Amino acid sequence: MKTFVENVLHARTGPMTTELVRHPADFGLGQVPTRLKPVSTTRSVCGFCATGCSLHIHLDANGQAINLSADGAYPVNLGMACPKGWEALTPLAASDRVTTPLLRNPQTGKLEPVGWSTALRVFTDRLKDVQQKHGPHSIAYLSTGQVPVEEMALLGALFKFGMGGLHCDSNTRQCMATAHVAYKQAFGFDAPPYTYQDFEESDVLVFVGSNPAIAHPIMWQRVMMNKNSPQIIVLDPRRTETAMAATRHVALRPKSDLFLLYGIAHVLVEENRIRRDYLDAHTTGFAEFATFLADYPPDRVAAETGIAADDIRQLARIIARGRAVSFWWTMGVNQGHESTRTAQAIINLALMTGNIGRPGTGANSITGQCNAMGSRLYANATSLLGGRDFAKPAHRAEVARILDIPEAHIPSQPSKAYDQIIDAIETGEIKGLWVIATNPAHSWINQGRFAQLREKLDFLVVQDMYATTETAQMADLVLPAAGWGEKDGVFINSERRVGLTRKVSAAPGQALSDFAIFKLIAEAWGCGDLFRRWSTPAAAFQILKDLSKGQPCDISGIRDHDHVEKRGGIQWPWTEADEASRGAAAETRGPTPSPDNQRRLFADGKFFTPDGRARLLFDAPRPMPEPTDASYPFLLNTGRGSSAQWHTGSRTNKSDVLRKLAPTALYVEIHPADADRLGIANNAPVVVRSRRGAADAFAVVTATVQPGQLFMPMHFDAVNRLTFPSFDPHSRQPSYKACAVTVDTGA
Ligand SMILES: Nc1nc2c(c(=O)[nH]1)N[C@H]1C(S)=C(S)[C@@H](COP(=O)(O)OP(=O)(O)OC[C@H]3O[C@@H](n4cnc5c(=O)[nH]c(N)nc54)[C@H](O)[C@@H]3O)O[C@H]1N2
Ligand SMILES: Nc1nc2c(c(=O)[nH]1)N[C@H]1C(S)=C(S)[C@@H](COP(=O)(O)OP(=O)(O)OC[C@H]3O[C@@H](n4cnc5c(=O)[nH]c(N)nc54)[C@H](O)[C@@H]3O)O[C@H]1N2
Ligand code: SF4
Ligand SMILES: [Mo]
Repeated sequence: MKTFVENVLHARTGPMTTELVRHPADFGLGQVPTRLKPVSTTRSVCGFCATGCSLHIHLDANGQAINLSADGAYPVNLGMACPKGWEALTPLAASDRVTTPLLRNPQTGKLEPVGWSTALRVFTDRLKDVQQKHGPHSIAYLSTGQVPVEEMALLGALFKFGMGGLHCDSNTRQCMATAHVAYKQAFGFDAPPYTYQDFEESDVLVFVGSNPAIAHPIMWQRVMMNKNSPQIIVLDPRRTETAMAATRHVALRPKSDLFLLYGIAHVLVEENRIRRDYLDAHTTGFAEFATFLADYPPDRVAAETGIAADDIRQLARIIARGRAVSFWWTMGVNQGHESTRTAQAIINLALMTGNIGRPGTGANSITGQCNAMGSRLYANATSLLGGRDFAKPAHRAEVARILDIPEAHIPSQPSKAYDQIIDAIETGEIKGLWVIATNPAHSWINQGRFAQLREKLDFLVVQDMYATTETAQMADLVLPAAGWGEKDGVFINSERRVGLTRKVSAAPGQALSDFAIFKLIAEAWGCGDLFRRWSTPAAAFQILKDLSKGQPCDISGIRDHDHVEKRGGIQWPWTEADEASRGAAAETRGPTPSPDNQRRLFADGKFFTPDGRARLLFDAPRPMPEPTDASYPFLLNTGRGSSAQWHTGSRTNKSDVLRKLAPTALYVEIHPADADRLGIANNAPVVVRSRRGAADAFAVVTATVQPGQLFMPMHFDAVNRLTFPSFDPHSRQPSYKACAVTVDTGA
């Protein structure tokens, strides 16, 4: 048997085996130090990715976590965890945790420790001053999909209903905005229809722009557990770990997905392989779509995508013949200049073939961060709390009543999107910025511009676990935050499961939970009274329930935090009526699939649109915003590099174990033919340049990328010096995966 390390390293070149996640002790993970013996065990959902695995956390006599293991009785992970999960406690003890508020001293230019009372006074004085000089909407915040729902809902409510702000957004714009808009337009609500059991029940799985072997390892394990010998089709320009393990890798040209998906739909119509009865009964727009598809015959699509016409026909036939076909998409779709229509082209295929609402089917967006789904429903940025509409007076009245606040406090327009907030900083319209649990100075597209904007801001506050992040280093004020494991609340995972995350460790020094920080700010601002009902995360959870009532995401049947834990997480919707009729039967917690712990949407063919029908939406493909040319002849793709690295590395870089499992420096994957031609040897230092900046890297010469294409992992900050800021017009999500660059040896 391979050791744990071998298996993890193998994960960069092939599928991970179950041993990887079952025998972490081979590598010293999850072992109890002999000095310390746990006296009790509790459970908490992991705070990295949106898989939402449950972990057993072993505690000492003081209720402090000593170590952890994977939870075998949870219907998500069935006793497995990936390396990040096993190492989840390590970042809490990092030496660079920020333990007091820090204020920049104008004389020395340095961040210096101050007490909370000073920090709160500076926060309110400076932001109120900005509002006084430049208007109430001249302050903004950027937040996250990585804190509990209770915290993000309180933040959104505090900022808009208490502080008089309007413009806020979060890193879910970089990540899930496309899926959100695509579902909303097509299904009438942001409603991913699936449950993880579908990974095991399909006989055909189609992954589009998705690399779960690296980015969602435990979901991938569920695919590997599928007993139907499924066909696994991967649409990705790169030969990823997932593509290598698939039965068929479709290496299409970057950003040609819309052509390919329309080509497949064309063949389905031409060969009459569609479910006419389903389309007639449950959808609108098919007649127009079918007419539109006439322009996408396989020959034309082959020329656009680089996929042979016969292969396109075969793909259509595999999908048509499948008994239960599921479609899965992630950032290769969401991060594109025409991403919303691409996601909807996937949805259209599922509708046309009747692959929705049955076990093993669905048009399924895989979510990124642990609580991006919570952010989509409760961030109060694009949508009003609970998935409502700021523009609708009835929705505003309802929220005002539930929260017991004056209706006049609720704005009637949504926030500017992330890129529009950045633009407004440039034009001087926004002067004060508050950044919570995200690191945009590393992760934002075309990062050089973000750095310049610092000069335009009168005041920048960063609320983070560490003062060492690229963004915190730019701040005027840093607020020290507790992290995952140091506070209570719920996350909502990819399959709509509400899961509980618990405080199992004391935050260091004066660091406070984001929830406590928001409460203190409300008091300091003078609007604390509006939020008196939000006394604790547990109390806030009751407000979330009230906000969900009558919405598609109704969770009013969940009693409280303990109920969530006891049931092994609860997928939305779970109404009071569900609880009354099926609650007692659903009480058992365990991995065995049951109708109560594996629920999917749309079994009845009824969608959340006013007429109950799903909409088929489409548009002609548009050219790539920054194509390659003679000066910048390579197309740069970016994304996740290893299962041991999380985003900007602020947490995962703190673990010796995780650092050993990942490359230590920025690398660029280049095809052997290109490397040969340019005289670039494997491991040689190179410089990658775009019109916006340059990045030093070492070359990894590999045929996983196609000639003319490069890949760089997003975990190193230089990558976003290169990316080109273009956005999907519907979701305003950045297109991180396609910009024109050169590569040379720097000599
Ligand atoms: N280890 C680890 N896991 C993570 C994260 C992490 O940082 N580290 N982050 C989490 C988050 S927030 C997210 S959003 C997810 C992301 O999860 P994924 O989306 O699976 O990961 P990415 O590597 O960003 O992109 C997926 C694939 O899109 C492909 N792609 C690029 N351009 C195109 C294109 O034009 N068409 C198609 N079809 N494919 C294309 C890339 O080659 C890449 O293999 O991962 C989550 N899980
Ligand atoms: N080139 C390129 N760029 C990308 C992408 C890509 O594929 N390519 N992907 C994009 C995507 S999908 C995403 S999601 C973003 C992610 O980008 P970011 O959100 O910027 O990345 P993280 O490193 O996750 O940043 C989270 C921050 O929150 C802090 N933190 C963690 N927990 C807590 C907490 O409980 N409270 C507080 N206050 N702070 C906390 C961490 O220390 C860290 O600084 O990157 C995007 N950028
Ligand atoms: S797969 Fe995701 S949720 Fe599960 S242990 Fe790994 S990072 Fe955590
Ligand atoms: Mo993401």
